[in-house]
Amino acid sequence: MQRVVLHVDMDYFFAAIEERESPGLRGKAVVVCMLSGRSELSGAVSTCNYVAREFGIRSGMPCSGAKKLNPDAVFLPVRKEFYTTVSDRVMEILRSYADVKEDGNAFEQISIDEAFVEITEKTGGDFNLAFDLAMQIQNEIKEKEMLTCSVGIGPNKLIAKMASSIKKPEGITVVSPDKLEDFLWPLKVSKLWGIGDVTAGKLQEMGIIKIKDLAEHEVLDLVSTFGKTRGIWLKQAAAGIDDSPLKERDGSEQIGRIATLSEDTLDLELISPLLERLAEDVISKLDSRGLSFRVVTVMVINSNFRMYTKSRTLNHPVYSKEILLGTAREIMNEFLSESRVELRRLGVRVGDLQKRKGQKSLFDY
Ligand code: DCP
Ligand code: CA
Ligand code: CA
Repeated sequence: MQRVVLHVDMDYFFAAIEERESPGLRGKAVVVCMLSGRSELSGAVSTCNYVAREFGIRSGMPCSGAKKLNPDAVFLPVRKEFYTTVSDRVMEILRSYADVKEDGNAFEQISIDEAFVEITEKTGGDFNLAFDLAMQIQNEIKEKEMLTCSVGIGPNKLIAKMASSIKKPEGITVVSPDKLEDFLWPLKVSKLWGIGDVTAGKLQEMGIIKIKDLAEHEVLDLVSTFGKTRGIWLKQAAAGIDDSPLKERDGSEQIGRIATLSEDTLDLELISPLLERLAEDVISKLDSRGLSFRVVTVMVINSNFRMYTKSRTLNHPVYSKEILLGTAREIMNEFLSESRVELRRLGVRVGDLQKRKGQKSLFDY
């Protein structure tokens, strides 16, 4: 049967949630900032609404720069945890549309605001039915969460993902199997999902500019430059071929929190309270979802902006705050004994998550 895959991406996600929470923001330029907490507007723009984009404001630019582009814009701090709870509800809606397989739904969340939904069986491979389902999804998310999204529909993940960004906000873009070449070939190779700057640069040196050039290029030449797997992937992707299945990523999912210290330091006295707060936040996230963890990871960013992580795997899954904090402290002590450069930011996260079965502490075993 003809595969049908949807890719759904929420429109200006963090800023849209802020607009929804404060109707007074409607029509204003809204900029959500990752503030470092040091001084006013000392961080980067996380995202902004479409009004702000008209002023040239973009994700990643310094908030101070955004302020220069539009001094009247409303600047709000990121509330990642809150956005995650909204994301979880949106994902539940999306998951409910996916085909059901033996090993769960044919659903794959790939970031806080986007996911693939396979609807091959639901639609019997019919792209017109897929369009109707996409509208239904948009309506349900709008009704239940007062948020808009854009949808790409294609015969696989690659095409669906590339299609969803064509019409935004509230767009639906259909690329049926007979339209693959019309859709892909005029685009630059850098637009192909999975091609980064490095690959695009190498391809350009080979005279491959458009996806059409890539599709028509000798596969052996690609293999000799990029290796067998990558070379064949490039050739196939340029033809719009992608057989990768959708997979739920629950098993590899991690839950974590990151925060900035009030000053750069190597002093455990100053670091401990923040570590404790992060551990508490992580535990309360686990509590709300009834999950336990087996892997603890501590991440530090030093004042040279280098990031380091260390992990510990416990013998059994647990969900105790004491164990999380104790393990995080041990790891932190290691960092402190090794590091000469002061720390700036800390993160605590847990992995190998599973549903709780009554195990609380290691001593229960
Ligand atoms: N995000 C971030 N920093 C970035 C890019 C994104 O913190 N450099 C966050 C904020 C976004 C969310 O991730 O709301 C989703 O990212 P998108 O790239 O999908 O951007 P938006 O949803 O904000 O806008 P669009 O309507 O273009 O999808
Ligand atoms: Ca988005
Ligand atoms: Ca996105």
